[in-house]
Amino acid sequence: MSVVNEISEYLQKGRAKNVKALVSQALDEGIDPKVILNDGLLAGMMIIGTKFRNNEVFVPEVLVAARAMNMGLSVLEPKLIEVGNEPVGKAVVGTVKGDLHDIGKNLVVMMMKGAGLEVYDIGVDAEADAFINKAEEVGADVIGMSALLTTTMPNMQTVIDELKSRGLRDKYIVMVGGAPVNQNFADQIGADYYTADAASAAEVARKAILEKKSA
Ligand code: B1M
Repeated sequence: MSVVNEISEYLQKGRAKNVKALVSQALDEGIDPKVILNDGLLAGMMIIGTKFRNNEVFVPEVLVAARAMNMGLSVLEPKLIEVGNEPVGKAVVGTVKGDLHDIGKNLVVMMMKGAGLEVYDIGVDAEADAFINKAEEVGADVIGMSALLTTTMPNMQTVIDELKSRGLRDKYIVMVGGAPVNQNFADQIGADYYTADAASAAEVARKAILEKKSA
């Protein structure tokens, strides 16, 4: 079995230490970090996601798999960021209130750092105030929100409404994403951009900041 397949297998079993070691081994073998991410870590997580949906595995198994995923990502992070560009601006990124899913958000943070943004990660279960106060404090260009639950998607709207009520809506580029989010929803709540994956989020953020600064 290839090391990349082993990463996927061990991730599904929630064996975080093995995943961490195998990701290091794969990097030492010169395997492209994106292949390790997509064909190893994310492939394993997708299988777990399908099994979760089909009631073949339950929250504890998913939780250990997610820990293994985050452990693998921590080894991969410096390599994903290495390709970096010139600094362009700042982003505040978090998972919205009520939502504890952080893997996609962590990927967005990494990819944005790799695209040359200074990123402030406000974590999970983040209130509207946490997004806005941090953005004001650091002078951010972008507010990026992630949601994985249909029940927490409306909390993205809360952040936008709060920005409007404080007269700050136009000050920020508001970006949204996460598995249940789509372009229609983004339009409906008045976000500036929706992207389907972390790499596109980073690309779009960089482009939008540069456009705003040159306008
Ligand atoms: Co949860 N969970 N979970 N879970 N979980 C889902 C989301 C679910 C779809 C599973 C299912 O099939 N039933 C389902 C949601 C159903 C729905 O709302 N329609 C679900 C549920 C129901 C729940 C609980 C309610 C279960 C329970 O307790 N009974 C509970 C809720 C807890 C809470 O948040 N309050 C729960 C708990 C958990 C765990 C804690 C066990 C764990 C999370 C651990 C962690 O994150 N540290 C977990 C996990 C891991 C999942 C699945 C299996 C995987 C999610 C993931 O990390 N995917 C998920 C099933 C699935 O998605 N197939 C599921 C990998 C990640 C890279 O993808 O986050 O989508 P994703 O990010 C993508 C894009 O969406 C995008 O970029 C990434 C790719 O590059 N993206 C952005 C994300 N954010 C972005 C922001 C952007 C742009 C792009 O701009 C700012």
